[in-house]
Amino acid sequence: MERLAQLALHTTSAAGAPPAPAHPLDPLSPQEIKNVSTLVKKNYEGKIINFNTITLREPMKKAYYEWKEKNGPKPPRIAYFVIVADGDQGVHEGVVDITAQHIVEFQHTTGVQPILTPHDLQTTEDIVRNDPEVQRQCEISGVPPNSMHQIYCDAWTIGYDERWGAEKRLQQALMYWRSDEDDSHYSHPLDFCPIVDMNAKKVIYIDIPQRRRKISKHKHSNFHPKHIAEKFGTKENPSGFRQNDNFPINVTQPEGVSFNLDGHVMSWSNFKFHIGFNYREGIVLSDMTYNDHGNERSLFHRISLCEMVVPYGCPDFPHQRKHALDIGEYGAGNCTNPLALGCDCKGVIHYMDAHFPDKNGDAFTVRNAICIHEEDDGILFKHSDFRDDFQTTVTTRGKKLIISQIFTAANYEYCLYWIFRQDGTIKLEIRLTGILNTYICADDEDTGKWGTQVYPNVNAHNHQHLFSLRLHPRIDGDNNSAATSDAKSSPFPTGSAENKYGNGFYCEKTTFNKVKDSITDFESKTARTWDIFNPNSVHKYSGKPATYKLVSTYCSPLLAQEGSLVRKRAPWAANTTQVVPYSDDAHGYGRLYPSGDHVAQWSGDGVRGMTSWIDDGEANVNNTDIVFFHTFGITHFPAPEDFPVMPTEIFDLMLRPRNLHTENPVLDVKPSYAKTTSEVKNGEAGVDSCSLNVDKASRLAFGNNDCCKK
Ligand code: ABN
Ligand code: CU
Repeated sequence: MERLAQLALHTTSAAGAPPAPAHPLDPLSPQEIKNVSTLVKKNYEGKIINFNTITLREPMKKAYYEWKEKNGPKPPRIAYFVIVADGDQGVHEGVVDITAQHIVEFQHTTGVQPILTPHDLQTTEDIVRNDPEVQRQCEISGVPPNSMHQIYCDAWTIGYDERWGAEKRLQQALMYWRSDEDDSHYSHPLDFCPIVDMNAKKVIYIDIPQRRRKISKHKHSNFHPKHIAEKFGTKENPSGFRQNDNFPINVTQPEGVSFNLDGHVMSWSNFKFHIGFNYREGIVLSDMTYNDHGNERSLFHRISLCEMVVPYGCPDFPHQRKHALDIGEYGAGNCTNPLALGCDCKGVIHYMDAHFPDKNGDAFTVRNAICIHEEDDGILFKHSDFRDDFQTTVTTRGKKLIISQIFTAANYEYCLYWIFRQDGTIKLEIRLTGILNTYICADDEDTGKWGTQVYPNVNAHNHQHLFSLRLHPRIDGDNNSAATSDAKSSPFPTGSAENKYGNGFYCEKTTFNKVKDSITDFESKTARTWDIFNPNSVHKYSGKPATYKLVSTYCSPLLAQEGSLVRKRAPWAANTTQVVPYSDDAHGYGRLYPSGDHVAQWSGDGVRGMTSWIDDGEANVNNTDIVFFHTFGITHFPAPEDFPVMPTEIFDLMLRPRNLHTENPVLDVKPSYAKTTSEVKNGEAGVDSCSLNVDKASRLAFGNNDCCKK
């Protein structure tokens, strides 16, 4: 499809266009979604169409900053849509100019399959339950007669299976049995795997293992309160919940929040950025700036999680197909949860809703999809003078701003927290919870080294959770560079003239000139970090360029071998970083998705996404407009503690400013407590916002508070 640069010239809306949101990066409103589907329906009159995706096509970077910074025209509202038409292979996709009220381009793309929607997942369960051969296999597995309503499946895209390729729209149904409606079915996996053609709405094949295994007769293991009571309840304590840590911890913010929202534009501390959300990446943070004492400095054009993959490590057929690319195949937006006040996050919360099309093109809303709140962040900085027993002191507490969402990828929950600190640090914390993907294991079966029996007859296979973080930097301008930064000992031996005492060490910075230089891996021996910097913006003291340093240590390497299906489908996951030139060109769409635009049922052959962007590796990435991709995540060897639901496993990364600010950027944050040496001597008050007459919420755990009254 051709990019239409001239669209940036439109400013006024045609009759019938819904009101455009204030900001060009705002997600489509419900009215806009409905408006697009109406236009699309007219275009496809005579066909039975099912809406799969209607989303904002963000304005190109150039057009955006022409508007934002150069008084240029406001970019028109453009939507991208994907539909599946009954009887047609592949997808129909296109672009609608909402402002001008017409379809700009559309095409029938074959050989690809669309992202799965939550509706698709539910349909599959019905198809599987009603299939006579599945019913027969359930019987062979020992499922009681007439209990197909107790059969559940987690519908996964097939990944890719050579037997069918990408022509049919396929799902693999991972099968389970619930002995009653409130069971956790992951305790009762079945051993076979139906393949469902979603367009034909039928089971077309069933993968049946040679060794058959009867369903587990063990009672399911569950985690809902009623099951906790069954498991641990006693006469004295029928609930079964532990009694000794039940007192609430509440957060009080008596004067409300310190952030300010103008529509989707967040201002907090010195940060300013736009909060977007789409079906695929979920939260997208754009046009991020930091107010450096009146100077609004640009930091990043766009930050998002653009892809992920969960490769499983059991080599037996058909488990090689288990490698969900959850963002490209299902969508962190599509699978996002509505969040509950005081529960998913505590304190004073602002929520944003998310809007999607249903299969008929009507808009539906996930309420409270994005949570925005602040938390106390402990000590921001402190120093005390030992000379007067630490009475001369400054103690400044910090706050953090957290933008979060939680999405459910069938069995797993991914809790995503984008965290901002007042000193300019940006953190991404991921909490992984939910339920292990499980497979049946017979009484006499050894899981071998590929999995762990986490419960009787329940095998949880080894797997990884790997994400691709997409950073489009704009540090002090469009031309940026990137480098590895390695802690190195002096190369000269002890006793040499250059390193007489042997203690010398330094930071070795290796700037990427070409794309091929940027394909790097984590190196724990050198405490490797990565610098993203503007070589043209040099610090007046250090002489070093204005930098954001990526500090990321959860960098498990992809364990699947070269040539494996998952490595081909997630080429980006094989390394920790890739840097490519930004491109707004035709088909580029800003180089957003490193496993390609349509991920489901891609074989990994041919050049798409990251493979095409890397190309021959010769393109320049030094002092130009670059996009930085970072693979991070964990390797998960399941254990019984992860079952029946996982206590959150936390991993994170951070981006910190280096050589960007003249000095400590939070000196202007008011301390909680401060006294100079002369104030101590003269018995003067200094600054005090934490003593008990000010902070009524803090108090001693035991005894009275008299000792602390000042
Ligand atoms: N993890 C695979 C998956 C994700 C979302 C929905 C279904 C299946
Ligand atoms: Cu896991």
